[in-house]
Amino acid sequence: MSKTFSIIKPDATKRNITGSINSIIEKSGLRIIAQKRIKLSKIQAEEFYSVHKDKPFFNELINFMISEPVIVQVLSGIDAVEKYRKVMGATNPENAEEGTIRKLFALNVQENSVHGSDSIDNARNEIDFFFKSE
Ligand code: IDP
Ligand code: MG
Repeated sequence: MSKTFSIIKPDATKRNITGSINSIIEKSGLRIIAQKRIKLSKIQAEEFYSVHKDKPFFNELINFMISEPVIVQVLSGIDAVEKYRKVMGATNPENAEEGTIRKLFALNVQENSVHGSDSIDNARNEIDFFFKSE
């Protein structure tokens, strides 16, 4: 068993589809072992996405991520990081496979409904960033 970190993004909380997304996560076999609804501060969002700070979409991404509350989650399962990336689907929903969260729910490449860690190291760091104090 391993863990990964997930965010249900503002486009999804705004549309009231967090339950539908959690249902897909659970049907995949991943277990939601922690979650909370929070509003990201600008500083938190900038730090969380600092790897993208030089990308042309960075400012828009930060404004999107702080526009509405998000649900931050810890998921557990076998090969959780890799598994959740598959369940999420490609970053751009136009390229996402049928049945993935992004294919089903994403509005566009930015408003793509979910975040999932892309490595075991990043999963640990991202979980610590949002849940360490608990
Ligand atoms: P990922 O979420 O699939 O790991 P990343 O490349 O790490 O994708 O990008 C982080 C987030 O930045 C994406 O999920 C999406 O919200 C946003 N993003 C990525 N590429 C673009 C783009 O080309 N235009 C606008 N937003 C983008
Ligand atoms: Mg990423």
